[in-house]
Amino acid sequence: MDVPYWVDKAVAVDYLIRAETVAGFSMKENTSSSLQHADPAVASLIDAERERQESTLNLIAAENTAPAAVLEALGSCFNNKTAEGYPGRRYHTGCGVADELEQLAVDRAKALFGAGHANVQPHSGVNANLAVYGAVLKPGDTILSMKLSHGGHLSHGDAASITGRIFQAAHYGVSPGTERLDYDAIREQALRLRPRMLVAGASSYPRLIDYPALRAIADEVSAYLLVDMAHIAGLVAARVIPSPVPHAHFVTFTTYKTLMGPHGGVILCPAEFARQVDRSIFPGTQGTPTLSLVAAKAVCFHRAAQEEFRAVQARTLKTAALLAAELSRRGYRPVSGGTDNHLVLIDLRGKGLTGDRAEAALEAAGILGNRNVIPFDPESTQVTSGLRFGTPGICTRGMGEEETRHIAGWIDRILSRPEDRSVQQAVRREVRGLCRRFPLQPNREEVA
Ligand code: DSN
Repeated sequence: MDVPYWVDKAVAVDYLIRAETVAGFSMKENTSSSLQHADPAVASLIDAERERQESTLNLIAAENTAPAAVLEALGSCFNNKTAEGYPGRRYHTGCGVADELEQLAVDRAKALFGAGHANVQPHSGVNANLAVYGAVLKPGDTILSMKLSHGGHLSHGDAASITGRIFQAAHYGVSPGTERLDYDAIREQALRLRPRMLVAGASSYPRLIDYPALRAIADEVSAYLLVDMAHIAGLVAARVIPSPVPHAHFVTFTTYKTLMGPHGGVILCPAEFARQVDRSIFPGTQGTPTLSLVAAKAVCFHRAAQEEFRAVQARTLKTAALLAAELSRRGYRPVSGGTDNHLVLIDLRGKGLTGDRAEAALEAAGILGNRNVIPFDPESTQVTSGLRFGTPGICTRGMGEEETRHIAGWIDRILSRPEDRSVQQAVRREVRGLCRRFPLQPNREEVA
C-alpha cells in the first residue's frame, strides 16, 4: 500500500495495519455529491478524516465530536452574511434574521451559565482572552496567571504569545509536593506584585480550582479575576463541577472541548462590563462575526441544557477518575495523584518513557492522547515526561466504565513494549472492533 508523503511515521504504521484489516471495516461516504463533484480532493480528505475519527479512540483532552446538528449549522447559509456590530446595531443591511440568531445564542449562553452578559462573537478562545484584556487593561499592566509549564495556557501571558509582550506577565505554579495550586502562595505573589488582573484556568490541570479563594485574592489587591474555563465548560454547563461564573469578573471559554460544539470562543461577564467587552471584540479585536459559527454555538448551548448532555458529562468525570486509577495500579503515576475533571496527566518517568515516544506508540494502535509537559518537567515541550488523556471523546460516543478499563489495559500493553509493532497491530485491531461497537454516527443524529 502506498503511503502519501504527508503521512508521518506513526500514522504510516496505521496505514499498513489498515491494509491488513480494512476488509472488516467499511469506510463511509460522508461527503455530498456536490462537494465530490466540485472538489474531489477535498471531498476525499474529508472522507478519510471521518474514517480516521470513526476508527480511532480519541483521548485528546481538548477534543470532542460535535453532533450533526452543530455541523449543519456551521455549514449553513449564515456563512454568507456580513454583520459587523451587534443585534439592532449593525453596519450592514439585511441583518434582521442574523440579529434574531445572535440574540438567541446570547440568551442561551446567559441562561446556561447564569451570566449577566454573553458575547458569542469570539472566533476562538485566544480571541476571547485578548478581548477581555483589551476591555479593562492597558499595555504594560501586570497580569498574574498559571504558568504554561504547570498547565496554564499560552494566551495567559506566556512569553511566546503576544499577550506576554503586551503585558507584564508573572506566573504562579503548583506546589512541588502536591502538584496542586497553593492559594497562600498565590496570595503572597499577588500582594507583592499587585497585578491588575488575576488569571485562572488551565489546559492540563486535573484538579478543581477554588474560585472563591481566587476572587478573595483579586479583591484584596483590587485586581480583576478572569477565569478561562475552556477545557471544563461542558462540565460546568452540566453542573457536575463548580462554576466560576458567580465568582469571576470575566469568564472565557471555547465551545468545542467538553462542550461538544464548534471551534469558537465566548465571553461571559456581569452586565456592568457588557459595553466594554462588546467594544473590545468589535471593533477592538475582530471584524464581522462568523454567523454560521454563532448558529452552531446556539445549537451547542441548546443541547448542553438537556439531560442527555448532563449524563455524558457525569460519565466523563467518572471515566476520567477510573482511567487514572486503572493506569495508577499498573504503575503509571497520575500527576497530583488523580483527577477531579475530564483529564488525566500521566508522569511517564517511572516507566523510563518520554511523552513523544509514548504518544507515537499509542497512535500506531489507534489510541490518541498527547505528549504534555508535567510540572517541573526536565524534558523539553517537544519531548516531555508526560502524556495527557481525556475521556470526553469516548464518552460522547457512548463508551463508559467497561470500555475505559479495556482502554487502560491497551495503553499498558502498548507502553510496556513501545517499539513492538506486533503488539501495536494487535491492539489496533481490538480498537477498531470497539470503535465499530460505538460509532460516531448515533451521536451525530442526536437531538439538536
Ligand atoms: N489549549 C489546547 C489544548 O489544551 O490542547 C488546544 O485546545
